[in-house]
Amino acid sequence: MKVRQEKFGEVDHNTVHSFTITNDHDVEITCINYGCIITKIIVPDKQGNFENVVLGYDTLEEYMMDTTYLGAVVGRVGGRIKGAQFELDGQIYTLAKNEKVNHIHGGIKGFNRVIWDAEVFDKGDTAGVQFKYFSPDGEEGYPGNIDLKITYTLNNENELVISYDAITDKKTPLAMTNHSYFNLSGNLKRDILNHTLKLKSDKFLELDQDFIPTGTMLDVRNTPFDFTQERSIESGTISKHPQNVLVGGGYDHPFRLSSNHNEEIVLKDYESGRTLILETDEVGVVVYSGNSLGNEGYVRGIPLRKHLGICLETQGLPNAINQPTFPSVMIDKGQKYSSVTKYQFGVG
Ligand code: G6D
Repeated sequence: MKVRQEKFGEVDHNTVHSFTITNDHDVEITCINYGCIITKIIVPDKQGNFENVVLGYDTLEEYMMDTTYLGAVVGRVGGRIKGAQFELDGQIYTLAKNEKVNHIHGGIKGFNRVIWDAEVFDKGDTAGVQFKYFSPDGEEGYPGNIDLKITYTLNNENELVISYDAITDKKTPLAMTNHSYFNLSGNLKRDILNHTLKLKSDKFLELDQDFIPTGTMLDVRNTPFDFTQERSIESGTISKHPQNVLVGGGYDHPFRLSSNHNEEIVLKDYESGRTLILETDEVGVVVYSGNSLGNEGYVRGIPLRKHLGICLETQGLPNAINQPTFPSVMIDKGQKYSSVTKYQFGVG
């Protein structure tokens, strides 16, 4: 394994570094300690061409201007919270209304916009970066002082393992995820419409007009949301299903996983031969097909555009804090929060 640390930029006189981890098969992950953002993942295709498979920028300024959460950790709570508020033990907590009257992805200065302490490690057959951040009581309206640790580990099985650990001094909601946009074609040669996805999930969450779960879990059978057998992303973008149309043509939906640590999420690009298998201990995954990637801006010279990348945000269900039928995202005082998602890159 190789680990390289370089200066990436400065925010308010704080230095941001990039960290490049390369395994013994030349698979490479690059990340920065601003928002724990993954800026590059280099993996081979079926011909052995090593190319980047995530949307990313080359400058800190572009990330600071970005509104799409490209590659970033999302938190304290990923997804939307209706009305930007929740009730906890009889007290109403009001969060930032950073999307209409609702709250999304941790607020105006969520975890994607803070500088994390970072420490690299190399254990021979694994190497990576451990990020740490202290989120003070009341940050973005959330209760509790939280000590957070996020670890990116690359191994020689071409797996990136992201583990999230936290402990709070007061009961509070916490549901983090990573918001990387994957594109397995390599260096964004094509969009993701011909990527196929397979999910071990028989329920997806119905969204309202603000893309907030209504609380109803819909059966995937006989719909474009049935990924129990692999299905192209395009089938959702051309679909007339009201939920595909609602989100701008495609997917922007949470799915309730029916299995964990069991190849429950499989993304493929047959043209390149690249595969990505996600395994997680999370209850759900938000599948977002980049529907609102507008025609503004460029990623490494490529015009940023609709369906250029797909997000697979393994996390607690959005708005769970206000949906008593959803698995809870609450952590108690002194309770250890931990979550792990493994991303296994391959060809096949
Ligand atoms: C859009 O609706 C989508 C979200 O799911 C996504 O996380 C965000 O863009 C970046 O708002």
